[in-house]
Amino acid sequence: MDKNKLAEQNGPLDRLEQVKENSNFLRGTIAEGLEDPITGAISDDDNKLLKFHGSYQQDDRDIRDERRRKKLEPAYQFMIRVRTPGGVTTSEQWLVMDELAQKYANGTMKLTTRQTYQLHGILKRNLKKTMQEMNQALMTTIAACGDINRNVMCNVNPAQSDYHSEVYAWSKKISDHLLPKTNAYHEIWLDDEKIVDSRGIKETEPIYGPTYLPRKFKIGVAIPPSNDVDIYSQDLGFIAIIENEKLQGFNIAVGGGMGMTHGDTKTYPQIARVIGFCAPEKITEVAEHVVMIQRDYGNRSNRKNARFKYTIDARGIDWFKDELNSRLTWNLEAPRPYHFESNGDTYGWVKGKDSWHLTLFIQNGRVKDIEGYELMTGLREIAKVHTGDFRITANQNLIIADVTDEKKQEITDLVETYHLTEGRHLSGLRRNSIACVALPTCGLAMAESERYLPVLLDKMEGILDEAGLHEEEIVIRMSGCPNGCSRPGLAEIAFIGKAPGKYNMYLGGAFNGSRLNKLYKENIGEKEILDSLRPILFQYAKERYKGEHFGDFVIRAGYVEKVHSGLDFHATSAAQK
Ligand code: SRM
Ligand code: SF4
Repeated sequence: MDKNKLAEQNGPLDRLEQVKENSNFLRGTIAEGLEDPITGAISDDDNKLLKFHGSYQQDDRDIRDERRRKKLEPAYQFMIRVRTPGGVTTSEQWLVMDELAQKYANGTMKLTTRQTYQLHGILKRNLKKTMQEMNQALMTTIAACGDINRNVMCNVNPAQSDYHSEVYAWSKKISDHLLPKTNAYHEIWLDDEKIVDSRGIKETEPIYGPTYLPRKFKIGVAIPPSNDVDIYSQDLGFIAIIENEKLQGFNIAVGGGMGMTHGDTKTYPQIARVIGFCAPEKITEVAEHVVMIQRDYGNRSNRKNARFKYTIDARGIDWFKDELNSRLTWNLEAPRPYHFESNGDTYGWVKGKDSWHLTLFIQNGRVKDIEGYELMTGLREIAKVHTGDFRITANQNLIIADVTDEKKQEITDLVETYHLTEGRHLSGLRRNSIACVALPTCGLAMAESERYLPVLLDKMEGILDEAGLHEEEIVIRMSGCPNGCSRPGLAEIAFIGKAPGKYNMYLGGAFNGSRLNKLYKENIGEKEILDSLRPILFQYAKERYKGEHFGDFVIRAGYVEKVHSGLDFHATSAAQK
């Protein structure tokens, strides 16, 4: 079918498609908007394009009402997200990010669920300077957001597999291969010479075309038995297959995603399905063709149904396999066996091949100093002496990687001095917790998340202690709205914000991230959350089988039904207690 016809098959195009088309490969009038001193904001259309450059316009929601009352414009500010494939950054880059956080942002850093840094609270007049200083430290923000392939995730712990560096190199290749080709980023932020002359465009985007993708696109690469990147939540996942002590290739999983809209059953979280296997050297070719199928068939009329999962579910997985095989001109092989154990992080020191790696618990990825807990200062002092990497995990934690024997004691001493935590004394629940940013910066938040989950955990830990479950590893996630940035659909216990102080509670995800959970209670506050979890946790403590995880138990005990596919996610559960 003709590409334009395909694009319009679901009805008139969404307005954003026009904005992208007219943007001259993501330039729009961003450069002019940054210069306008009258307002701290940029135009709506430029704001949409700005995402492709790794930044979002936001406003401080804590003071929104007060400013409205004073007839002031909202406290506009910008978030910047870096692109760090596999979460790998250097100590020097950590120090630069720390400095930029103090100089231009709100004095904190957020380690994200896709293994990168975010800074919040940057004023328009400082946006370009911040971007430039990041780039000087060899960090880019290009395509960290927007309708394009984002930061490619990769299993983060170099000690977990001898094949880690090989697999990481493939992830980096995919990330580089799918970068946009436009020079707009370099022109706007880095003052590169313009390559578009007055007669028009000299650029092309061979993979994306002028309107890029219908929606964001996410790729992750996992090395079993660790599923820390939550492979089933990715639009496209590659699962490394190691046989005979050699990387044989990758199983390919397609069509996962977490986002949905409350009350709209046409939107749902979905788990990616494994469709085949390819040799390592085919990985970029496969990724490129998968992305191009989504470019051609994704829904460009309704952004709520535009993610790749809906493209696949609308036509069926067999259609997709045939389409991919025909574009590749060779057939994917049958998937190879693999096994995932968990999607969490393992804390503390581990010995790798030639060096040591230390995983630190960073509550919800927020790096900041508070009275009595100088996390940011402590990590800065480590970065000053550390000669290896800083690796950000998909669970918002941090690995001080490649520590030499000589440096190990020095870093251990700094960890102690600043009371940084390896998480060992924390409950198994807290060690496996993630919360998205939500208030006050996220414009879409319906309820608190990052600021509230630690408070709720304090209270839940009281119950766990009483029930003798302090050490039990249970995956718990909170998101301030159903977009699901903490990947709540895959947690054993999940909370999704509905309104201030109110959450939907979901139970029954698998401990290794391979099964979606199910709605258990709707629109409940803290008291009801604790009251309803208490008997379930006590029953779990008493009646669980040896090694049975909480998510499996709540299904066996009849609290929720097992969800096999996102298509069953909203089905009413007859067995629900
Ligand atoms: Fe997300 C939008 C934060 C990972 C699904 N996400 C947003 C925005 C940009 C809000 C907005 O559009 O105005 C949030 C900015 C908040 C802030 O103040 O910083 C935001 N998302 C985040 C981060 C920072 C959460 C965190 O606490 O770590 C994560 C950044 C990842 C990164 O480094 O790239 C983040 N977002 C995710 C994930 C998890 C993942 O990718 O592994 C998901 C679910 C997976 C998926 O995409 O299906 C996710 N974010 C969304 C969605 C829903 C998309 C959908 O399919 O409907 C939105 C809203 C949208 O796109 O319209 C969104
Ligand atoms: Fe914001 Fe919702 Fe994402 Fe949380 S889940 S960061 S509230 S968009």
